[in-house]
Amino acid sequence: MSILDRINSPSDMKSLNIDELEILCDDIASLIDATIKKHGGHYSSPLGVIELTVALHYVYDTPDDKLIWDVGHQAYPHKILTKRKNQFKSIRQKDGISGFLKIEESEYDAFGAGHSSTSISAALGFAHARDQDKSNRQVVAIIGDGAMTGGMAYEGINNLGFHKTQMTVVLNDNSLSISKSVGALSKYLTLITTNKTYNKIRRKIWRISGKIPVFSNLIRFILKKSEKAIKGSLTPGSLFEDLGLRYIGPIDGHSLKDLIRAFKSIKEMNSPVLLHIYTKKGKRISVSENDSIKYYSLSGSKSIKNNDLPFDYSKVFGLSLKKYSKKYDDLFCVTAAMEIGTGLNIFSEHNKDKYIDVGIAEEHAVTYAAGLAAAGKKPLVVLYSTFFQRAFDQVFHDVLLQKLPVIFCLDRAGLVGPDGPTHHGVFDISMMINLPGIVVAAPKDGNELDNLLLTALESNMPFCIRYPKANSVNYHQTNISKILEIGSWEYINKGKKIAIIATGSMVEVATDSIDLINSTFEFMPTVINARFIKPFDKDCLDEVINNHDLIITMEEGALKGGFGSSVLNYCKRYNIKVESMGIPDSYIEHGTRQELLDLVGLNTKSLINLINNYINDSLGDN
Ligand SMILES: Cc1ncc(C[n+]2csc(CCOP(=O)(O)OP(=O)(O)O)c2C)c(N)n1
Repeated sequence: MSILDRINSPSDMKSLNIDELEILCDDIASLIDATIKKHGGHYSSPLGVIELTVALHYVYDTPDDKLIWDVGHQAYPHKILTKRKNQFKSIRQKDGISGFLKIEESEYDAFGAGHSSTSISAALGFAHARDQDKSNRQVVAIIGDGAMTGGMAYEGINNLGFHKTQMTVVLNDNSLSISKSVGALSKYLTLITTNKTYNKIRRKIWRISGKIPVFSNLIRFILKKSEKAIKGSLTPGSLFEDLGLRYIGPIDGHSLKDLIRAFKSIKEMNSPVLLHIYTKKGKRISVSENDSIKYYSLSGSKSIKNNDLPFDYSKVFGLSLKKYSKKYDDLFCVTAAMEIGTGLNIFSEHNKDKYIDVGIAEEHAVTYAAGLAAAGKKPLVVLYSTFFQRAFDQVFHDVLLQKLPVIFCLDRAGLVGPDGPTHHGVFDISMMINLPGIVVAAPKDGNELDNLLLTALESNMPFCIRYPKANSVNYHQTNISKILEIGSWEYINKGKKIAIIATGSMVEVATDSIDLINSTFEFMPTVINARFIKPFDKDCLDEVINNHDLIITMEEGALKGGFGSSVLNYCKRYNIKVESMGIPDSYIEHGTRQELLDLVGLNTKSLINLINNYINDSLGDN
């Protein structure tokens, strides 16, 4: 029987000694390794925080004390220790547990997460509520150095340092975001962790303090003063202390002894504390320790790795961009910590001076690109649709109001699958088409993505292109790139009675349904590729209205305020029925992308049902 077999909740850990806790860490690593290799999911980040998680649950009394994990992708050990060990094999699968944190999943998940840099703000909310309630509960935010590149973390620290509220921020510094952590803060942290003189003196202070069971106020005061003075003279500035937080560290985040000692001491302190720990991603599993960027996430043993054509949209995007970078000297690419996922590595490799990773800072990415555009450059902002949501005001205020030609390339637009509701990119259409002064487009395949990119680069207008986490259907590296007429739609099939106007990924579904519709209902429907969601092709739409009885719109995006609703709005003055297929007004859980598309009815079966109902209804009317 392993130690983990005996642990169902954190209270079962309290009587374990250090050696047993070490074995527990190994057990957790083995469970993560076996499960994620089989089913897919985040890998090196959760492995890097096993000791931290064990120490936190060992010292704090969860769920009364609150642990607020940033992003939540690293919280698998937390899930395993908090009554979800047996469900762990279902992680990220339909009806299984989530890969992120969720209040409704467990009382131990104090706050939901998936997007970055929220933990300090949320924790401060918990801490203020605690003070109001006059309770003693401890509040701990756990944030990575990557997430610390997000502006919201500093908004939280600014507020926390001012109020001096007692809570703890654990800064888990592994020098990595998904790829390398970027920016001045990352350099600052590296300076602290690598400053030999400071760390030698600090270790001595630490050792002396360890001999004293509980810090007396006087010793604490002296240590604080001397450490501050030492830090002030030996490190490039006490950033966190100056902002009002007590800085402790850096300590080895894989040493259970040091972590437990630190947390026990911090519990006695009355001020906001930042505990800086350094860890190695992928710890305890050597392959991932040695290449933690590659092992950031695994796709699982069942997934078929297909390097044949057609590539996925991200790769098509990277290849097209590489091609256009040769043509447009002014082209700049800005991303927010998503180089590999967006295919930008294909571009960045050869365009180091034109590629800017701003860290997890989507708002800054947009305004920074607006500045580049105002200065005459051609910037592309390349983000996942869901993270782009953060920059709504920057799009409105800094780009569109000023008519600046920034090109937004939104990867993962639509249902993303196992990452679930925090990551589905389903609101970008309604967000973008309701803002004046921008072209919004979605390619039906890889070649069209290539054409749309060229169109955007030539347009000199604010432009948004969205594409899903999917295979690109059809892509040839030899595609003869074409500039498309902005707003133009394309007939895939000219039929009668029913016109299916589909956008992006849904064009393939509509096209694949033509034969079945024909054999079931004995007529060929019209299928149109609405590659421009805004502006749309009014001539084409007028022709469709004149020649059909029913229009069906299809989009992989929220129905409310989306493409279908703008077609419906246009058609309301005509005598034509419009039905819209898209994502309903709810948050869609996790599963494979296909399972979720089936769940929301974005497939041939639902299209046939809809047509069937329409025909039955109209027969009834006659
Ligand atoms: C707003 C937002 N942008 C981008 C992401 C994608 N993302 C998930 S984890 C991550 C890196 C986080 O790095 P860090 O906080 O250092 O955690 P580590 O994985 O290194 O432990 C990024 C960029 C996100 N979750 N949220």
